[in-house]
Amino acid sequence: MIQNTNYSSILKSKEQGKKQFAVLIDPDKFKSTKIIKLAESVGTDFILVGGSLISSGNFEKCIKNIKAITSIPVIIFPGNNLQVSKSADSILLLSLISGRNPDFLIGQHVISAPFLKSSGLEIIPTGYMLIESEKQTAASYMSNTIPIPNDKYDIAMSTAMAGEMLGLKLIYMDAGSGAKKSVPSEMINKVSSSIKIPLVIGGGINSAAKATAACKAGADIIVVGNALEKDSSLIRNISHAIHKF
Ligand code: 1GP
Repeated sequence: MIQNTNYSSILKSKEQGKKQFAVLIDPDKFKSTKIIKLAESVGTDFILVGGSLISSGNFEKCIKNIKAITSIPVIIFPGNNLQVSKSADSILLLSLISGRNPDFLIGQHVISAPFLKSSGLEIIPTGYMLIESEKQTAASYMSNTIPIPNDKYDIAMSTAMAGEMLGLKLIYMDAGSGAKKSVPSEMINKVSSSIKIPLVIGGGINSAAKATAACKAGADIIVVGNALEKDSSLIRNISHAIHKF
């Protein structure tokens, strides 16, 4: 039986050449449900929840509040093994394949596995790749890993290919939240041509033009967080640009 999962919807969209839009919510900065209502009104495909470091202890409450007011699927984008909740729909089980820190390649997963197994969450195994932006990002600092240099396309391609061959179901290339320089189009293009699994792009996408460029280069899902925290009105144009692509 083919189950109707968030991953199957991602695959179906990719097959149909449709791009998807995900809004990233940082629980530490989640003060009002306005952004969720806006996200719903513009046809957002997914809400991601997570952060490199959550200091407010607001994770579970944030997911419950979001689930209470929207039917948009909520997917955990965990910064560490404390960011798990049965209230979400799915989790990106991130293996940080751009780095060489065993804790983020497998260690955190071992700790979370028994909980995840019994949680009922849809598990989406994801190859997570940090790409260099202009300054060090929280994700790179907190994971104690060096991002892939943003002009080393061959390293990015080989890393994504290895992730796919290891059986991961998604590749997520991230320049880091609020990155000044988002993942270069040429790198997106080269990586997307090297793999068959869907490609997620995030980090520093703060305009419809940047979202369009990433789609054009081969991204299947665009994630936007920081820019919407600063100006939530951007959401309409960004969503429109992605969906009309
Ligand atoms: C960060 O990819 C996400 O991990 C989203 O980045 O917050 O810069 O949109 P922004």
